[in-house]
Amino acid sequence: MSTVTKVHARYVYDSRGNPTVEVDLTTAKGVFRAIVPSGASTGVHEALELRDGDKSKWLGKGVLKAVSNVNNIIAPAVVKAKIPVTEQAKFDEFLNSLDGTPNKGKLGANAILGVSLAVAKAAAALKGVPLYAYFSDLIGSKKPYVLPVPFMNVLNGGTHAGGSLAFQEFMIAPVGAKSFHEAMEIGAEVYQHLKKLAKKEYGQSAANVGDEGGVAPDIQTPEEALDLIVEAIKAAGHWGKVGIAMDSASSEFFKNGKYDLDFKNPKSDGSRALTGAQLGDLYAKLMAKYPLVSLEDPYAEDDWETWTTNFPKTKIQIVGDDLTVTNPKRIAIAIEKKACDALLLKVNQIGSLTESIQAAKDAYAAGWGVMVSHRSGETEDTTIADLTVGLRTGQLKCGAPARSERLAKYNQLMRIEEELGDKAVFAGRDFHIGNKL
Ligand code: 2PG
Ligand code: MG
Repeated sequence: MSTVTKVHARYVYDSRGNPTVEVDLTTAKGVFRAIVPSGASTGVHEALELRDGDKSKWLGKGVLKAVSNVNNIIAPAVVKAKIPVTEQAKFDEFLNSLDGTPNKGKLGANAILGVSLAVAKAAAALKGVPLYAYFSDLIGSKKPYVLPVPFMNVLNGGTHAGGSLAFQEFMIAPVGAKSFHEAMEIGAEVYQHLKKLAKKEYGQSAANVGDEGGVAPDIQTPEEALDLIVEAIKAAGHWGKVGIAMDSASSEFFKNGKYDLDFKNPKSDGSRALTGAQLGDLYAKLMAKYPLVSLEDPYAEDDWETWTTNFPKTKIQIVGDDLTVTNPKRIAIAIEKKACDALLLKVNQIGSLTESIQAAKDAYAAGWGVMVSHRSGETEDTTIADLTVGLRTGQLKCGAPARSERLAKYNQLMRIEEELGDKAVFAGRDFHIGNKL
């Protein structure tokens, strides 16, 4: 009853129109489905996302090999192994052993993750509990449940949008809300004002949205982006309740030891390139002027020196994404070097649920915060909404309050908050220590 009778993968499309892996896993309880997301600004240390590379189909982005690896290698092995779905760690270990490489380079992290997440959904159904409750059991977290502050990426730049802005994400975090519902309301209102203001100040096309649903005006500097967001927060009447967060995704513009803020301009002459120290000064200026509460990937994934020099001087949350790639080995180095104090948790960076949970545990043990994250290429799968509640992270980012692949997660969190009622608290200004609430 608790074992897998069938596994079937197929390809479907993600929010950027690229193929991705979907897995249907069958037990006596029913069919359980997971769909795998995909990044654009991927870190070089991430587990391998297997793409076909055949340029004549989907510009090389097909996932037929990953799908075939599930159907022809993983499926028969899993059905034969008869591991109970409630043994997530054993299951994931078994999947890793079928792959046999340190970065899931043989079968693909996209093949393995789809199965790993579907197993968890099957286990929750077997136990008759909501998925977030099952995740809570897996990590052994205390109660009450914690609803996260939504970090909504309302202004998109970097590789997620057209325009010249180098920094990838500008997020609003309604930390002063009393509940997740109120946080969404504040976020949605600020977002509508932001769209209006962007159009007014930068022309009609400025309200076009980027990959994660944020507006994408053609602006040059982070100050312009932050000024616009401040104006929108004030226009919505929520000043004081909303923190701002940034993800620079700076690995994307680290070239020859410098950070080129003009990297999207094919004719860049390098005159806007900054050293790590100069970029650190720019952040210090922004932190002094704006209500910033969190800064992700301020420096490139292997520029450890700049991370470790600047982290002790910062008072806000510093998040590792490309730096740590949800990988317990990279996280251990970052902890040891004191490079940052929060983990961005993306399940497809490491490629299994068990390793993702281990990453969160390691981060918590070091006193770090944990922010669960979507990818810029997303789907209707809502697993990460349940994951953030189960792990009590207190914070998650999954885009603007626009585009259904983003709202799917936020809407799931609305349902969870409604269901839990007073069995849950909202992280609010304590988002960084969600697990300690
Ligand atoms: C990031 C993510 C998600 P991508 O850098 O944090 O916002 O982008 O999925 O493209 O890596
Ligand atoms: Mg990032």
